[in-house]
Amino acid sequence: MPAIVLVGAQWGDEGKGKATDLLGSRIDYVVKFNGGNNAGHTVVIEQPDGSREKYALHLLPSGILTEGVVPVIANGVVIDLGVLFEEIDALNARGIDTSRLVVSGNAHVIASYNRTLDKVTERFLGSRRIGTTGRGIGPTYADKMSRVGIRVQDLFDESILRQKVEAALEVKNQVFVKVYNRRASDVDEVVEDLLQYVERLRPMVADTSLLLEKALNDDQAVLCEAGQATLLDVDHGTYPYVTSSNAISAGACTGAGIPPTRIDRVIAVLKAYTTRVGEGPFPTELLDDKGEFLRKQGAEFGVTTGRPRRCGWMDTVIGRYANRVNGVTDFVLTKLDILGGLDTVPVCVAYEIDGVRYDEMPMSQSDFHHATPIYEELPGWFEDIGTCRTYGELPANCRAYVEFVEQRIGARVSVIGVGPGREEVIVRH
Ligand code: 2SA
Ligand code: GDP
Ligand code: MG
Repeated sequence: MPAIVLVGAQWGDEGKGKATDLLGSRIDYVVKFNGGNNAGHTVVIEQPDGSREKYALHLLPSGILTEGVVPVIANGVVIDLGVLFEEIDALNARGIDTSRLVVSGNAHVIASYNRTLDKVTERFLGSRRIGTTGRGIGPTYADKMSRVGIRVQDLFDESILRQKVEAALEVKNQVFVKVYNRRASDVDEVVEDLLQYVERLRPMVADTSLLLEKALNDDQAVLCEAGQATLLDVDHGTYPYVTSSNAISAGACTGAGIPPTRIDRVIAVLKAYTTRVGEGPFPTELLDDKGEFLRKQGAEFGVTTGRPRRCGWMDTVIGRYANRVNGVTDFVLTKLDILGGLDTVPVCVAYEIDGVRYDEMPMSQSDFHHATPIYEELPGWFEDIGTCRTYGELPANCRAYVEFVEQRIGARVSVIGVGPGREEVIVRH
């Protein structure tokens, strides 16, 4: 049975949560393999009485909403334990069973000093800030790479935990006091803060790489769901304006301990236009009323921080890049409904940089910063496509848009989103 990886093709918020949820009934395990509670995934589920329930997930994999699915937080994730249990309690209060959740003993935990460091560093950087979510993600991954991180398994031995917190704070406290003019973090306070969760955490912890290997050997379907997206990947994104983990498909191998040879499918979620939160280059960004139109129609506000998302047209150079670095087998094109009502819909097909045409992402970050999009204008459509359930029902101009995007990104669009609800999709055969 397959191991599937699902990734974001742009700068995040493409609708990965909904796409994961859609696959839910055919999946046995849903694995979060990177990032932490910087992520915000929205799933909208229709109830038998016709009302809609909206869920915003941060640390828990979107598969938690499907009965029978085993949600897994794998080794590549950074966990804020307070947020984890808040999220579990909130779902339980709404009648969602979270008892199947499994957490890797090798995942790192976000300590209070990492959250502080994230916020003060951003403030200190001023105009050079990254625009992080302030959740302590970057500093926790930095600790992991510097080998002073705290892992879930460390929580089960208080003396080891204390030693590790002491080591982590040795340099940081100097920075807090001497650079940021703040008080030093207290080892006892940090240890106590982390230990309060230990008994609730204990029964959830397992060797998740082994668990997933057994699942695959038993013909179970495993879906690895990426947080953030291709252009926020620390290696392949718009560095330094990226998150601190590997959000591309390969991240599932290191972040979940699944070998590359076992990955069968890679699904990329591509929004019919582009959004970005935080700082960094964004060639097709619209700073005019068209951008406002997309933000308003698409309700483009951060699920975690509430920040307004920057909006712009579809960029097929990025789509093609995402296809290449992720090895995409299927694209899901979301939010096509949002583009209705425009006379023409521009699509970026290449960039102009210092008088030179670029059909691929430029290698140099400085070049990308002043790339001007070259657009092709496609005719728009005015029909409401929210009720379409087959490809043939879409207006001809809408289908022409999909086929133009397919041709430019070099891959087939298998699923089209025409609304936020679970059933508001067109599956192409
Ligand atoms: P961080 O906090 O260190 O990961 O921030 C680094 C960059 O990564 C971006 N980032 C995101 N971009 C889009 N969506 C994200 N999740 C939330 C959502 C965002 C929110 O679903 O709406 O609520 O603001 C997400 N998480 C991280 C971030 O903006 C920085 O550019
Ligand atoms: P994620 O981080 O990739 O999971 O995406 P987010 O949940 O942050 O943002 C995507 C938003 O678009 C959510 O509010 C979804 O409910 C919504 N959404 C997903 N697919 C569609 C679609 O096809 N049409 C519309 N109108 N909304 C969608
Ligand atoms: Mg999101």
